[in-house]
Amino acid sequence: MKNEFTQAQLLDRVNTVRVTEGNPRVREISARIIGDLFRAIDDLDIQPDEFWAGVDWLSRLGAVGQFGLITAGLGFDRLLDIRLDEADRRAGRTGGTQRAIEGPLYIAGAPLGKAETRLDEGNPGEEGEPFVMEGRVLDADGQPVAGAIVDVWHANTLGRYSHFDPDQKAYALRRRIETDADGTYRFRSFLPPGYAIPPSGPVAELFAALGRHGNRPAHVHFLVTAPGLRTLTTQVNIPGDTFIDDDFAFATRDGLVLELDKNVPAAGYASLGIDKPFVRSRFDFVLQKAADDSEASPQARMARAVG
Ligand code: MBD
Ligand code: FE
Repeated sequence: MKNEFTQAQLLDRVNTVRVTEGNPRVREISARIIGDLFRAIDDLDIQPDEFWAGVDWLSRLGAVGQFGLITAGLGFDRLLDIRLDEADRRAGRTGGTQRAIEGPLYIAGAPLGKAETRLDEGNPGEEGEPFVMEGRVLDADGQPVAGAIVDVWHANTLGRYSHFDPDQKAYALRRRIETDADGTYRFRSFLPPGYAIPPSGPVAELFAALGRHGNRPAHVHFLVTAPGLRTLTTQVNIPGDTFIDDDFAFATRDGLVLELDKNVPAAGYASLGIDKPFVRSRFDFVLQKAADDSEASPQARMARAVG
């Protein structure tokens, strides 16, 4: 009877069998997740057809590159931020601009401008409302940070992101801005609309089955980095969006909703091609001091995690 197992015996075998040490942390995490899934199958009496339909769904999710979408939609991205916020609070690390999720649509290597740039350059046909965002990068003492890099990206007027959308040019609506000696940055773009998940595909299927919508309110993403300072991944929301408190990715932060100045006179903004009253928002990014080199890493989430 040595190869006849109960469920519990099988789980124990799966989680303990090995011919080398392997990686203890991977073994620990794997054992926990496999155990939780074995229990879910038993508790919920998950049938073979249900299990294999789930495997097919996961295969298709990976094949169409939607894993990053589902982690956001099921709350994991926000969960990791909540946990970092809690750890900071426990460590007494308060202050600085709130973090927000990176999302799955960042691309490294956007064109770099000094002090100011246009995100919308080379995007003919873009007819959104002209918008300038400007401010400074500051350290925790309120001192301006020269040479910080403000990496910014947002969706086009159809709610799509370049690189993932074959109809846009490389790095459309993606730019990096190096702050001036006084820590300032500014950029011109247009007010982006919200985002909606692709209407067909595994994420849309699951959301339909869950009775959920897949909309994000209008937002702009940032990755702000400077030597010695803690890398800030954040996002700001455009006020007034229907979904601002109902983001499918649960990522709105109350402290990160922009205030918009409407009908700002064009004077002083000619270098950004502004010649009539426009919408402006002032926003400073405040970065904490990095506790170690890892916290000051300029890399985005995946590059950091897997090199
Ligand atoms: C987005 O634009 C986004 O920011 C996230 C988190 C998920 C899907 C699309
Ligand atoms: Fe986004």
